[in-house]
Amino acid sequence: TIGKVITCKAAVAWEAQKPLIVQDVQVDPPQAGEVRIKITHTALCHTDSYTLDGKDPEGLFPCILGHEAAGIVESVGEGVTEVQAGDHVIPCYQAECKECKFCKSGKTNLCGKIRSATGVGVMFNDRKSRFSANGKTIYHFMGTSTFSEYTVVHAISVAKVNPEAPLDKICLLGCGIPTGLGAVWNTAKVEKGSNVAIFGLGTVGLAVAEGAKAAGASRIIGVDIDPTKFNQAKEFGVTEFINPKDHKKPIQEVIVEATDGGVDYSFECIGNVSVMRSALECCHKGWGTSVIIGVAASGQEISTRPFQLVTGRVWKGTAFGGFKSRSGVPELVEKYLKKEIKVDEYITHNLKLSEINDAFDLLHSGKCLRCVLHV
Ligand code: NAD
Ligand code: AHE
Ligand code: ZN
Repeated sequence: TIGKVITCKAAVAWEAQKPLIVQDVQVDPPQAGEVRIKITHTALCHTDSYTLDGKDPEGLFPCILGHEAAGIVESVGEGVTEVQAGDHVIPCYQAECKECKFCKSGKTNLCGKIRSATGVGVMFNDRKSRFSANGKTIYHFMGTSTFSEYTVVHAISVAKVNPEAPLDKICLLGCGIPTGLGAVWNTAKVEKGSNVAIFGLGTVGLAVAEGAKAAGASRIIGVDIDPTKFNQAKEFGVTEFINPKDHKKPIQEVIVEATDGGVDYSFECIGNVSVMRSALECCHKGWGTSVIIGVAASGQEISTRPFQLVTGRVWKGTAFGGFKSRSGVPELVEKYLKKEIKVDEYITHNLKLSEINDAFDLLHSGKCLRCVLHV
């Protein structure tokens, strides 16, 4: 198949708020600097459902969604030396070119090289898509488009990983788990003995708990409106649970009172701008830091009294937990193989690509952390 168009199955999002259609698509060969990957497993992240719902200003239709996956390189385009056919890889929505001013800054994991293309659903080389169905162009998504048997990505967006690691598990290291762990370790840099509050106990929030426990946090307060989340959350390190529905006062006041003035660190893992305000305002005066992880819908804005910041609270955000993708993801795979981080524990369901719409329903039901699709 090298150099040829591949016809394979993919789940196409033809329109916002409509079920995906699993159908044949044509996948063009990789051009210079590109890699074609056979996706073996992909999970669903809340961000896929957010874009399918039409809330993402960068969401273009028709497109192939999906960004938390693993697979095997099928072929590479001209000039690609980083990976070769047969390598086990995790596609990364955050590239790492190692040459742009972002990559060289030492201050961020964001890469500027191809971002202008991935934000509009095309490849950097010719600003065109490699996907089509009966001649109709289908856009890429986040530079990954993993809801497909084959996808084409930029070589600077491919993390080569240890082939001994099970692809049906490590696909999760493409988004949610690194995001939560990294928000604690890289963005907030939580110290031993800190008090932490986590808003939203889905996969991202539980990975924050796992990271906070590993960092030696004392109190890890989980906040969720779904009371069934607490038992599960305990296993990931949450030490106490607060349900905002059980309180008449704003939740930030409840937390400030329970923690002698507020927490040292808080994390918003929902994408709700009013919860983002609570997360900032439950932080301790003088030093408390709040990290925004959740992705809020187009048009939403955050607000607080500037006095909150004047008096020492810090508002931050993080993408992919601040991990540099190509260098950080293989290290996380090694940590998983050494049993230093959990992965299997976040997988609550396994389905086939053909059952993807059921997987979206599960995600919305609140009963599912991650559903892995066997592609
Ligand atoms: P999820 O849907 O599995 O979890 C969200 C949790 O929040 C659920 O347990 C839900 O019950 C809870 N919740 C909803 N409304 C609430 C409220 N008002 N108060 C308290 N709890 C509430 O989602 P996920 O996959 O864990 O993703 C979480 C968020 O992080 C999403 O917005 C996603 O888009 C975003 N995300 C961001 C990055 C990044 O790099 N910044 C990476 C991955 C995911
Ligand atoms: N496209 C949206 C923003 C989406 C967003 O913030 N994405 C996160 C990753 S979410 C993964 O589940 C991210 O990495 N952002 C940094 C980047 O470069 O996209 C919008 O609002 O336009
Ligand atoms: Zn994600």
